[in-house]
Formats: sequence, C-alpha cells, structure tokens
Amino acid sequence: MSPVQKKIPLQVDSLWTNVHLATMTETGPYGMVKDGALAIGGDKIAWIGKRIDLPGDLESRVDKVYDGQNGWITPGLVDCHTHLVYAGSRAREFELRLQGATYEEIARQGGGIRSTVSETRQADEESLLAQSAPRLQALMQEGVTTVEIKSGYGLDLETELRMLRVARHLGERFPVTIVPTYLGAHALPPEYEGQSDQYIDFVCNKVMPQVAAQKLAVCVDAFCESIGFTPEQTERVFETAKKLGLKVKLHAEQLSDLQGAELAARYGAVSAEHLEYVSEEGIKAMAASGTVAVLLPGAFYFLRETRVPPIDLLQRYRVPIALATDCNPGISPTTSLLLMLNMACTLFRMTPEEALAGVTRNGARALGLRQKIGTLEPGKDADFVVWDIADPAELAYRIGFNPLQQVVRHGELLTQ
Ligand code: DI6
Ligand code: FE
Repeated sequence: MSPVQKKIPLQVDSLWTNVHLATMTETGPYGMVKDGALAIGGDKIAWIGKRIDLPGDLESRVDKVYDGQNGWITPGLVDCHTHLVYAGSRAREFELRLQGATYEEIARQGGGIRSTVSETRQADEESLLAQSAPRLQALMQEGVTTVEIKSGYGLDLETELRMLRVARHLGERFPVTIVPTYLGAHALPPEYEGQSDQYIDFVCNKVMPQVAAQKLAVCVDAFCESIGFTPEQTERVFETAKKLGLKVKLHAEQLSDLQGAELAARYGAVSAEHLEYVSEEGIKAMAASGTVAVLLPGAFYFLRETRVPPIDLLQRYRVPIALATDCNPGISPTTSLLLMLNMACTLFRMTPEEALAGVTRNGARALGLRQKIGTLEPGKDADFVVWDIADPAELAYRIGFNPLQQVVRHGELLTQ
C-alpha cells in the first residue's frame, strides 16, 4: 500500500468496513490490506486503507456505512477480450471436432467463423441484442464491470456497424463499461473469396472511416494467422487505425508464429492476444513497447491445445499478463471469467495471484485503461466486488462456484 492517506477527502458518500482488500496494486501479494476500509466519493474511490487509519471522524459522518461481513473486496473484474455479440451457435461444429475434424479444416471448408457470419448477418439489431445480453449478464454475475467486445462476425459494412451498435447498446442497457473493438480483419467473407487484399482495402477505406466517424470503436484488432490475414495485410489495417486515432490490438501466434507480436509491438499495440507460439524475440519486442500479453485459457482448453504460452519468458521480460474469456461461439463458448482463473492456474501454471492480476490490473492495461480501473486506489473509478471468501486465492481455486456478494460500479451498489 502507498503511505497512509491522512488527508480527509472532501466528498465521501459511503464507506465499506469489516472487509479485507485485495487492492491488486503491485505492493506485495494481492496488494493486500487486512481489516481495511474503502470510502467512495461520487463515482470514485475517495480513501482506501486500514480501518484503524481512517481519517478523523470519517466513519461517523458518512451517510451510508456498509458491512462487508469479513469478506474480501477486489477491483471490478475486467474481461479484456470477448466476441460476445453474435447470433446462433456452433454446437454442431463441436460435434464434428469431437469426431476428428480440426478447427482449421472446418474453417477452410467454409464453416467456423463463416457460419457465425452468415447467422449474424441475418439477425437484426434487436435479435442480436437479445442473443448477446444473457452472455454479458452471465459475465456481470461474476463481478465483471468492464468488457471488451469485438466485432468481426459481420464483415460487411452494415453488419459490422450493427454489431458495434449492439455493443454500445449493451453498455447503455446494463451497468457495465463496454470497450468496443472493430475486428474487420477476422476472416475473409465469401464475397471476397480469393481477393483478400481487396477485402483489406474495403476494411481500410470503407468500414474503418465509418467506424471512427460514428465513434463505434475504441480499438482495432486483426487475426494475423495462416487461416486469417498476413502480416502485410495486418500492417495496412494498423496504418489506417493509427491515422484514425484508434488503438490497436492483435490476435497473434495462436496457431503458428508469423511474428505478429513483433508487428503489434512496432505499432505500439496495447495488447497481443493468444500467443501460444510467440518467440523470445516477439516477447522482447512486446516488453519494449509495453504491449500486454492477453492469454485465453478457455480457447486453449476447448481446442485441446498442447502448446502452453511461454509464461516463464513473458515473466522474465516483465510483460504484463492479462487473462480473458475470449467468449465466442467457435473456440471458447464460456461466459465465466472465474473459470478462466482456475484454468490459467491448472493449464498454464500461473499462481492465483497472477491470475487475479490478469483480470484486474493487467486486464485494464490491455484496454489502455490503467489510469481509471484495475486496482483499488484513491481517484480510480469505484468499481469493485465484495466476495464471500476467506482468502483471495479461493477465486481461482474453486470450479463452478460463484462467491460474489455485492458489486459496486461507478460508486453505485448494484442490486443482485
Ligand atoms: N480467434 C478467436 O479467438 C476467435 N477469432 C479468432 O481469430 C474465434 C472465432 C470463432 O471461431 O468464431
Ligand atoms: Fe479471440
């Protein structure tokens, strides 16, 4: 913890006591404060520290004092990589894969992402919203207060803009912060078969300017892969994104090493994602540019991958590691970020503390939001979760169990 904050905050509306705090600042395990207190002023954290250090008469002069019942408070969870807006399901493809077909084979035969594209194109805005909302709500029920949502299942102008509008509406309808990402370079749509360069022209010249003009996305992402787009094509997407003032991220090194991590780093990407096949050179480049590694254990598990992302190397070069659900119908049909914590520990050998940092501090960083969210510190958004647990490691330890007690977002206690 930083030095005791003695100054009495000007505005304090409510106070949480009888709680322990996993502040997730980088000061010791979990940035832990036993017997803590947290004061809210407006939508921000006004004061945080040990209860005995609470300034002056603060406890007696606030309107609302909440009893955390000896539980733990963590920052609101951040799911920094999802594709949760889509129509339909890919359960049939799951069955095919269980009979031996690979993800790449299915994709090459026009299934996979393309089948979700065709269902998403047919869904109107209302239907897309109705199909996507339960996925978002499931994430929120586990304490997620910030969610990135990628487009990329429309691929034509109209459907991509529709997906991004749905993402925006979700953020208006529910008490959650949505960070929308334009992922036009996700797959080649059937109408551009054999013309991937022309499709990238379309992405850069027709769609991205509209996305930027309508402020429908904060970031731009691409799938740089043998079954996706080449590094050169990815570069063109990034050039345009930069000109339009959009942040960049990249699906890199999921199935092979195309040096996407180096490319992402060259463009100052906030994150590079998946990374099972990333090389030491790629990791060095990410470290130099401050690019966050977003690991997706749900996709690793669901595709029964065996190549574990190089956690040791990422740690050696101090690349921050974030974790996310990758919620999507093809390779990670999950809406449980808590399950991802357990999978990161069992499959990737991360510690429960590293896993929790992955969905708080580092998740925030992967969205370029580290100044606002991701840790419990004065001045940051009052987005936090009260858990009925005796030890923060329980969040990663249990499987299929949700100890959530309460969620506060922007200073408001949400009704469960
Ligand atoms: N990687 C992913 O995680 C999703 N897209 C991608 O490039 C999967 C998309 C899908 O199979 O529907
Ligand atoms: Fe993904």
